[in-house]
Amino acid sequence: MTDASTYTPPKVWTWKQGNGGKFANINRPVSGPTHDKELPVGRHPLQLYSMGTPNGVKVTIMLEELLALGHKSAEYDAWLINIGEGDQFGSGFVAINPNSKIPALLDRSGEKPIRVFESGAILMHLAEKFGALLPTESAARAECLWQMGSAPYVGGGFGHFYAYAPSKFEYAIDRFTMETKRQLDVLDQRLAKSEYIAGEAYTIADIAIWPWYGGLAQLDQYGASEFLQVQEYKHLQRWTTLIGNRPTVKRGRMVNRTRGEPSSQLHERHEASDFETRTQDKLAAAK
Ligand SMILES: N[C@@H](CCC(=O)N[C@@H](CS)C(=O)NCC(=O)O)C(=O)O
Repeated sequence: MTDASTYTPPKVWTWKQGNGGKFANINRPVSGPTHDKELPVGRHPLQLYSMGTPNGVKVTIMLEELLALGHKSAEYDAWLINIGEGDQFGSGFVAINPNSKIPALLDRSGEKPIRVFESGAILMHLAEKFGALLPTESAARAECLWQMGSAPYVGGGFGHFYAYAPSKFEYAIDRFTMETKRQLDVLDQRLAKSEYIAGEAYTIADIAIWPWYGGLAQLDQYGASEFLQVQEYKHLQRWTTLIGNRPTVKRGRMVNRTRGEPSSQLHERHEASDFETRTQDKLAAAK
């Protein structure tokens, strides 16, 4: 790879496989499946194909919230798509999400299955389907939706260049740190005035933002808490604790999780009781 200070883009970009970045061996500039693999289907109306990354966790938190609100038809089967092993390029997954990214949902509750991909679209689909966690009045709704495209900037931008890129590029890190710090400040100022992101009610805005900014604030996401001085954002810290303490959030974080304590990892979820009986520590002990 050419040094950042001497690189001149060629007239036409060409793909160099294995550029040294963390995801270099799986990412490609073309779409479509790389191999045939059907997706498993469970017995619930909602089939989730995902992994416990911040984008994936948004959806499992939402589903656990809906179940806790009493929406029994929000029962779901969560299947693990291991993006490090290229599962997102299997034919069955690509048929549900042609963009080959988790999370993807197949809603089989109607006459015809509906595929829903992009975490924000899935949150909207579920909120509208169950009439929950998304205000219907237009001003309140607008307050709730502004963040959909902003929060993941942390992962694809800041996190990528700070933690995953093969070299530390000052320009890229500066640019994305500036954006991330500004968003941290936007959230901090907002949360100085209201309990939750969109006002006094808990909504999908909290669910979409917490896995990214809560992760930076308290879970040392990308090992960047000191670099970003996250403790300075006092109101964001208050909100991060508030959301993180919800039992639904604790459960949602465990689903499709492949890192951390074995007792915190529920690779597949098919029943509420799986949280007690099918975490990785329990499965290992039963062998
Ligand atoms: N905008 C998408 C982003 C999804 C996304 O970037 N997913 C990542 C994991 S968090 C992924 O599947 N990466 C696999 C890959 O890039 O091949 C969303 O919100 O769902």
